[in-house]
Amino acid sequence: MTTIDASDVPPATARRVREGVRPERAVAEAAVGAALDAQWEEEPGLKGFLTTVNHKRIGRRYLVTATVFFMLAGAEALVMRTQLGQPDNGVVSPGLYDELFSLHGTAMIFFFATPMNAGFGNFVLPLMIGTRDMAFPRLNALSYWIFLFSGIFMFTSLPLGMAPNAGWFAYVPLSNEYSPELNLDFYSLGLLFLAVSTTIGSINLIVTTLKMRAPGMSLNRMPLFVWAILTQSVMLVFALPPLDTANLMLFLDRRFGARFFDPNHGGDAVLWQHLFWLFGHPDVYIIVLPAMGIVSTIIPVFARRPILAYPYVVLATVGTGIISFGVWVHHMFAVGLSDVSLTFFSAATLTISIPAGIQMFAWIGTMWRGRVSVTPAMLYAIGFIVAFVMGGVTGVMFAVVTFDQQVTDSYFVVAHFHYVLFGGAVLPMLGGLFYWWPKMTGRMVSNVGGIWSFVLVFAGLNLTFFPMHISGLLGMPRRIYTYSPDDGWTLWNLLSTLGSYLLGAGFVVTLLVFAQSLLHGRRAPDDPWEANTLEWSTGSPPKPYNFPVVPTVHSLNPLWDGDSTQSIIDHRDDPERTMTDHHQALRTSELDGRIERIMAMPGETMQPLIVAIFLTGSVVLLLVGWYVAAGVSFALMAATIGWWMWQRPEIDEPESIHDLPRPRREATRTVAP
Ligand code: HEM
Ligand SMILES: [Cu+2]
Repeated sequence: MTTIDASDVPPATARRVREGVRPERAVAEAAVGAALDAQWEEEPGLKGFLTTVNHKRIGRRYLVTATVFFMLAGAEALVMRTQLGQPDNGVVSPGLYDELFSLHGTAMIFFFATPMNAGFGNFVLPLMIGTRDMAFPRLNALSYWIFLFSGIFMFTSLPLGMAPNAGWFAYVPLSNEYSPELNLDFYSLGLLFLAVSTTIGSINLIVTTLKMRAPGMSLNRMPLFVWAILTQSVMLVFALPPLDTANLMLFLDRRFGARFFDPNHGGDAVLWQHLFWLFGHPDVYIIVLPAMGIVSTIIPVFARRPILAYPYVVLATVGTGIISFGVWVHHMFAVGLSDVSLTFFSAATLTISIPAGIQMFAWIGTMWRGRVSVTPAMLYAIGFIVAFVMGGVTGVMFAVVTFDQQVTDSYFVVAHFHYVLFGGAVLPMLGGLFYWWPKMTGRMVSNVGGIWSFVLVFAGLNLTFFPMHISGLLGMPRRIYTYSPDDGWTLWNLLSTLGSYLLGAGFVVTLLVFAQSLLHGRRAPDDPWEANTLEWSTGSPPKPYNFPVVPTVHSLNPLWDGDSTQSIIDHRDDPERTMTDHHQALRTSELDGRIERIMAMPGETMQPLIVAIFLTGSVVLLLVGWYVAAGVSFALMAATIGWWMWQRPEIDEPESIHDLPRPRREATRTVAP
């Protein structure tokens, strides 16, 4: 083997060598990289900002935007907790309290938790599967802009005094006859608007996962995070139509007297609940599955062991996705449905705890047999396990219909779903941020700062939400804006409120830790954690084209098996691995990741932004009731889409690639001790 002396290579290459990259590989990558830099160079400044289709920039934007929405919804929560800290308090009016909890719930679910996952999906997934971009980069930009504009649309309702005020599940008739102002129009239109983004974003992630994986990455070598995002995206495609239908019907009822939900005219009020929860229950897993995927990524890395029982975790992930569509009625046990229905849904709800249990055992077993190092990411992953078990246990309790009927619509429910959603989504997401931060920004984060962040947030979480179980069992209903000192709930509410301030402090500390890293953080090497998946085999942050030489995958843990570096050196001259002629990416087969052809990828364009602006125009015009103008804006949007479809990426018809031999099927090797 020839050895290359680090002193006769350019400084950037020498730096990578000093950081532990094998010299032959650094030199190979630099040679290919020079040609690719010119091809993939990005427009600087504002124009580049508005026209980019790069999945990493879009992914980071998703994360930043979702974080801002989280802070807004969190501020609403703090106002609510301040109001409830003392009995007979007068910080907010009852009407404003209704708007606060409705917008808080709606925003947390739709504009924070789901898109935050899309952010990780966009940034991490293409890197993890070893491709150069998403399958549809322009669609990706479009889904981001629509997410941003629909979020702004939803949040402006609050300063206008017209925020949704019928709870996040907006039951009719409260959301219909009894709410004549624009509040619920913001809700129905805002969610329909956002659903456009979520739908195209999910389809993009599905196609990317199935068609863009690196050569050799057969389905059984696909990282668990990728499985989780794939499952989540498929679930969204099935779960959104009922929600969209419901919101469209609500809008038609409210504006045009359609009476879908009006029993006096042949409609059905319970229909809303069925449609809403047919979306709403799977949505819990739509949020939590990717979070579990993050945990399944973090735990093996910091326990220094491959995940235990990989095939079972995959089955549990996909199984959860399927079963979750069969349990929605447990949100409606108090509605008065038939006994058969109650029994069936009660049993189904008990069943869904099984796959979650399988994942738990896989994580605990992996840590048990590994050597655990204490990092912020790992602490957040473990914190998730604790909180999710708490939330899961109370969740299974609700599967018992008689218990459910006692505690339904009490604070016990509020406690339960915050353990699931806050514990189950916010903690792993913070873990994911600490884990992928060096890759996203090229800077390391302070370990001590991160540990402080965890301690404060975890303590705050428990102090805020644990007492709610007790106030709930003592009879405190949810969605009340105040209570009397005689009710006996004062102490528990005071504790919850103190906890929410502690949580707030935890988030401020977390922000400071990340800001400190951006300003003064140590430069991150390619692979600071000695991790197992492909995103760590390229620069931090990665170049616009992700991988100078598209990696080849031989196992589930390509970086631990050590041959990924050799494959880069071996393939440095293969055109289908380097693709230096243009913006190009590889298309591979769905099951076993064989190369099919080289695809032309589009470059920067303004079209997605223009489409999003016209769509925003029609939503706003529908809101104010200018239907003709809304139609015109919609037609302009359709015309822009036509222009977009008509333009093909300027490139010659891609040559098809001869079929490569099937990937080797040797067993996954474990890490060297
Ligand atoms: C940041 C810390 C948080 C605090 C202090 C907090 C606090 C609250 C409070 C006080 C309520 C009103 C309860 C009531 O009066 O019935 C509430 C409702 C709710 N929260 Fe949170 N929350 C937090 C985070 C989250 C997160 C991360 C999510 C979801 C991802 C979430 C989802 C919801 C939902 C869905 C509701 C129900 C709204 C409704 O009743 O329509 N919350 N929260
Ligand atoms: Cu449910």
